[in-house]
Amino acid sequence: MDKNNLGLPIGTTLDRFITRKQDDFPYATGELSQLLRDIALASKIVNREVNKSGLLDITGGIGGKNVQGEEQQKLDVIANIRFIRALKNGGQTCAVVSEEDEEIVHLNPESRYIVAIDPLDGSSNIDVNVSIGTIFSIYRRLSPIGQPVEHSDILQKGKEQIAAGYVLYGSSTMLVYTTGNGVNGFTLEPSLGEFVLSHAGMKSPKDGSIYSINEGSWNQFDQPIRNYIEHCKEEDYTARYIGSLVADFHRNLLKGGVYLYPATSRAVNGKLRLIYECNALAFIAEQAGGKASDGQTRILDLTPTKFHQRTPFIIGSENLVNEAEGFVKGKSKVNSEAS
Ligand code: P6P
Repeated sequence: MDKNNLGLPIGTTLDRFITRKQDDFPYATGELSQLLRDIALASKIVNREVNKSGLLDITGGIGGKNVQGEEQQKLDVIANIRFIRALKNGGQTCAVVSEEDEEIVHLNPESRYIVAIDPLDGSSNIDVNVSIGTIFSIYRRLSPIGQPVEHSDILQKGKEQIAAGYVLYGSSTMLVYTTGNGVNGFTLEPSLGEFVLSHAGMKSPKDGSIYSINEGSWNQFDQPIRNYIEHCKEEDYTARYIGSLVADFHRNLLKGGVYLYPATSRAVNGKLRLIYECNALAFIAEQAGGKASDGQTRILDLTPTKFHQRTPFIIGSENLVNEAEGFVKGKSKVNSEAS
């Protein structure tokens, strides 16, 4: 029986795992444990609705647009409601910043934790039954307890996260998270309605041969990115791009690979959001031995200035990210140019 870094066997329930991790931190008050349980609960509810989306009238757009100007899918809105309701009812969250809400959602001012969340990323894939995901980050508030949170509580660097995770609604539903001591993955056992430990101590391969980028945007890429894509082809890497960040990230985490969403002529700061997408996955990637940058700077060192700001994003196996950064920084050339 496999053991993870806590000596807990594969098959341990998420609830017991969280409790055991708390036991390892004598000063833990149980608030973070409860917060993680709140997120897991909401994930199970969203999973149920994602799995029925083809049967109920909840697929497709609602005609509204989120703060990104993207058409809101019904499940986007439902997922956002479910997570915020679970966090509100759990009482351990003072505020939420969500892709689906322009402003801070204030909850329990007596709580010390802030949640940044993309409730349902990749939602354009909902109607075509492609895997989608939830991405979340947890921070401690900086301002005193008992009052509404301030912008500075939200605009913390990613390296200040105390936990981060994602839920992948795929062929099976997985919750993968870190609290800064490694990465562990839990698979939902539908007959039990429980997440159980299935991937203990997840490690990102240092190398790989998968690259994930939307090559349809070739004409929008700058030359260094084009050079890197040509390099991947010369190295006979495999192109895999699902168009759902969580699914692409999860595959690359397991098999080794690199995902890129660079700045383009249309998205001059990239498309992905720093606070509730890139920081969370960067924390997980680094905890698993991988790497994440904007091509120049470590993602977790970036200082956010706006809740919904975007950033160029390169994430995955350490050596592949280093290789891609070499091209972005102009230090590497494709063989044809180098010769
Ligand atoms: P494009 C989904 O909208 C998303 O935010 C990520 O999940 C995905 O990787 C990316 O955008 C896809 O964007 O421009 O390639 O369609």
